Amino acid sequence: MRTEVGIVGAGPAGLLLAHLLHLAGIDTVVLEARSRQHVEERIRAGLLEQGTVDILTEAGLGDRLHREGLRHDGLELRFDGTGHRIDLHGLTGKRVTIYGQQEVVKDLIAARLAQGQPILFEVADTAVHDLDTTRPRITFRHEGRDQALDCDLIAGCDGFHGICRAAIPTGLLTVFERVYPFAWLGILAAAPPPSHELIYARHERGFALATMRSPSLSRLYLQCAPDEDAHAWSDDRIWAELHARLALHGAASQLREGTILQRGVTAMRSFVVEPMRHGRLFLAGDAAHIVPPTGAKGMNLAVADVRVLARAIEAFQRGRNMALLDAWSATALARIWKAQRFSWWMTSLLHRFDDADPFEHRLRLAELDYVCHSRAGAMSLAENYVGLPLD
Ligand code: RFL
Ligand code: PHB
Repeated sequence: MRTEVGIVGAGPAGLLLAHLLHLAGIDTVVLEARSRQHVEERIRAGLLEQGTVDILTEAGLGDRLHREGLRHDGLELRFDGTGHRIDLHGLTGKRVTIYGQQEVVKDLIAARLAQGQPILFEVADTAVHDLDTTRPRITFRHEGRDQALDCDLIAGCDGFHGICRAAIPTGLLTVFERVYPFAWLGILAAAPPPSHELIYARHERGFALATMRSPSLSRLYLQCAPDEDAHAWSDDRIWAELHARLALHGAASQLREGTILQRGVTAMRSFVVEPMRHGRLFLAGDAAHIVPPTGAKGMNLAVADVRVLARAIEAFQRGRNMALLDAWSATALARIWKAQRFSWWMTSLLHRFDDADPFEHRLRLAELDYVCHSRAGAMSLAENYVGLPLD
């Protein structure tokens, strides 16, 4: 087989890259290790920056997103039993949208199939070869047959645990990493969310986040130990902990309980590799960087990466001009590091650190107070949260 761009991974990064390249008239083949059902049902991110919504809309993927997405003008920071609203729209003129990552993935897969473009699910033994030549190659097994795909370029969009980053010889990449001493226990519950906007709560028992997937489906997260077993928690314990951390002085927490439909534990990590490229292999999305979910940046960064990559690939395929591809890693990393900083900052501000001394504790409270009561402080949070400008 032969294609212009071989894409490993059918998450948001790989699928959107394939879509944008198709719009530019460039052939791609998408290879995915898991089944279609698995990638369409995997519950992950939920919050889209305005720029992400704009990119999806311009690419013709906005119909269901605009019908079903929940547009939010603000968020609440809750600490010391009091809620403080950050007016995202008033401060920045922009909004964020709640629309599950798996819905974005479903829309992208539907578009790909409607275009009649190749996407192979359940491929095994994927490997990338000859990366520093002009004819890189992907080998894999599909429906019991060994196959090879010759490419002009390969996009490694195979997530944090994929094979593409690992195929780059050691010593060529610099890794920047921070692992946090906690994780998130997340649940999906058949219950209306406690508020129509997101609530980020700092509490001495640990962080909690109340978000949603629809007006009748809550997505709730609790800071927990990094090695927590989600199934060791009874439903009652989860609800009691959420009530305690979302409690308000002199008012009910507004938290409504319901059947827990799904649960899981998410590790918290900051991770970047530089450069995001080796020869003709380009790493995009979680394959190259991970942020802790507190700033809701992971999927948005994946989208921003491939938007820039698609333009660089287009310039290359049209004019055999390598300049944009050569600049791509540095261009993408400038945005990635700002999102890393913001995600690290939101995480530090809102979580309980067992080793924090009383001085650090007071500094965090002062910072929260500043963010909630200074226009400059609130603006800094708001402009990062809604997403920094794309160009
Ligand atoms: P993905 O989605 O991991 O997709 C990679 C795909 O590659 C496939 N794959 C392979 N395919 C072929 N051969 C191989 N050898 C392969 N190895 C792997 C995988 O099966 C998979 O389908 O990476 P991508 O596309 O870079 O997208 C990144 C996002 O998924 C991720 O950043 C976000 O989910 C992070 N995230 C959030 N991001 C946001 O922007 N807003 C949020 O609100 C948000 N909340 C979250 C999150 C992530 C979470 N978890 C579970 C990690 C909340 C949570 C709880
Ligand atoms: C989500 O809706 O799953 C979500 C929203 C905001 C975050 C993290 C997760 O910061």
